[in-house]
Amino acid sequence: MAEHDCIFCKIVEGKIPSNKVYEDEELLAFHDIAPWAPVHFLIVPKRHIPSMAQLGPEDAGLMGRIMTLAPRLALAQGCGAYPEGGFRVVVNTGQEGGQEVHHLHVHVMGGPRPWLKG
Ligand code: DGP
Repeated sequence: MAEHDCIFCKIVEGKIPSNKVYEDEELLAFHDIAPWAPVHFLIVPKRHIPSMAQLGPEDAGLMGRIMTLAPRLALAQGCGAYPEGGFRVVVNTGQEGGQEVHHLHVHVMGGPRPWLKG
């Protein structure tokens, strides 16, 4: 169910345009509007889940699909191959975790340094 006023639900529904990387029946991946890295896209479940904090054991398959999709999409988007290349996966969760959009999303970031800090 789409959540009223959720920007990522609107992207999933096509009401806000996005630069899509991947789509299937339960997931959507699209480029981040404010990239922190040469390659920066987000993978989101189409179903509105506010954050990782709301995940339950029934979501293990969904999260497994996201995590196994990430390396395939990262390579396709131009991240280098492991081990010299690679990418970073970040899931900001809650206010103290730096989450700004409250629809679960997995950041996938990569490309040549020096973007990588910390
Ligand atoms: P976070 O801090 O983890 O909640 O990051 C939210 C990310 O979402 C941030 O990197 C910018 C991105 N973002 C916000 N609004 C939009 C949008 O309308 N379109 C796209 N493509 N990305 C967005």
